[in-house]
Amino acid sequence: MKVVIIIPTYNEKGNVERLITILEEEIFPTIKNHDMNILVADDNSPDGTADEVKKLMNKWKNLDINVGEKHGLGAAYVRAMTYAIDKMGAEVMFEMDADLSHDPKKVPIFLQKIDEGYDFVIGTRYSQGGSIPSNWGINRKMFSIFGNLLVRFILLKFAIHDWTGGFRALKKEVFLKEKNELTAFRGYTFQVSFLNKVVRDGFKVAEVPIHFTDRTLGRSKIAPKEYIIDLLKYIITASIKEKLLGPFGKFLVVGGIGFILQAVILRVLVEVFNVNPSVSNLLGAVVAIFSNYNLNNLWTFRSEKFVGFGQYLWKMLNFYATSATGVIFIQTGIIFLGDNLIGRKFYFLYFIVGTGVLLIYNFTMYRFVIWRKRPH
Ligand SMILES: Nc1nc2c(ncn2[C@@H]2O[C@H](COP(=O)(O)OP(=O)(O)OP(=O)(O)O)[C@@H](O)[C@H]2O)c(=O)[nH]1
Ligand SMILES: [Mg+2]
Repeated sequence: MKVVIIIPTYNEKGNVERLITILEEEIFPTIKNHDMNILVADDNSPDGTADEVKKLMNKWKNLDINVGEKHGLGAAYVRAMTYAIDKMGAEVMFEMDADLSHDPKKVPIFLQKIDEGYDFVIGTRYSQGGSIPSNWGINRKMFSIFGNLLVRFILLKFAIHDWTGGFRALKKEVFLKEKNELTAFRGYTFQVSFLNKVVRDGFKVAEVPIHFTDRTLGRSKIAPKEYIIDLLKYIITASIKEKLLGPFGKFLVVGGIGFILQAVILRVLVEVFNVNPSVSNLLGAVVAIFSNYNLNNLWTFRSEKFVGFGQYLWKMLNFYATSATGVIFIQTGIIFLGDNLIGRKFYFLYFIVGTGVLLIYNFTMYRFVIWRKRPH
């Protein structure tokens, strides 16, 4: 396959020459089954990085450069990847820093993963023996470690360990699919948003452990404050959008309908017929669960919808059992405790608190047990 290693540069004279030489002389000769090329994506570096690369282009015919305005890492990569595909015929592309932080010896391992059928391969510093420089200051270490943990916890995606790293290999199809959504992101936010879209669209992702080496030449381009704000903004909005538009949002709407049904039945039974609130709550729940089951099956989890009538009935039984467990032990339990420990006066408040806890339990059970994803 035609492979293009893209190296973004901003004032990386010296570094980029060393990296190109190592790739050309030590790494490419060991790779027999792919056509290896390099593209430098320079943003008019004032230090003359582009001139240095142009000199090297006389020596190496598989080396090219794409120069443009400085609009951040995302814009540079999108511009260069577009060029690599359109002008160089790239089928596989690499993202690789110019400052020798990424070990060129790992290139063949990334390619092996692509050959195995993965669409997107990322170098990981945070699992399977990958590492960050031990001489990094405590701030830099914390920034990187917590940044990655924050991404995993806010996006609720735990399978991938290193979201911010910039050593990656990808098939051109992945880039073409995500291209239009990427240009605006700078620095680490570009890496995180790209990967998040790749995961969302179901591409096959592999991780390769890497050791990240500190740069010895040139200056860092990271602007910690700016990047943290950018990154937080992205992960929080992406997470809210994904969660609210996805199954969880639908589950909330369905649950809201069930809640109204149950609340109305509860109030009517308690206020009009003077029935005990715990019993009223149970009766309301029977009706609410029936409505929830059908709406969830037809809408929330429609990709896992039950087709046969037998399966529909069996899963409904499961659903009632699961929901009843929640209603009895969690929701009614909380009402019961409130009623006996604090007093009947606030029964409706206990109902609301009980319902909140019940929601979390229910979604977990529905998603991971009843409408568990099946291979299609
Ligand atoms: N073309 C282009 N390249 C950039 C831009 N920002 C960063 N880069 C390049 O992206 C790579 C990673 O940037 P670095 O500054 O090394 O960031 P880092 O690796 O997190 O930090 P240090 O290694 O500590 O400096 C380097 O090759 C940079 O030259 C940009 O706006 N445009
Ligand atoms: Mg670097």
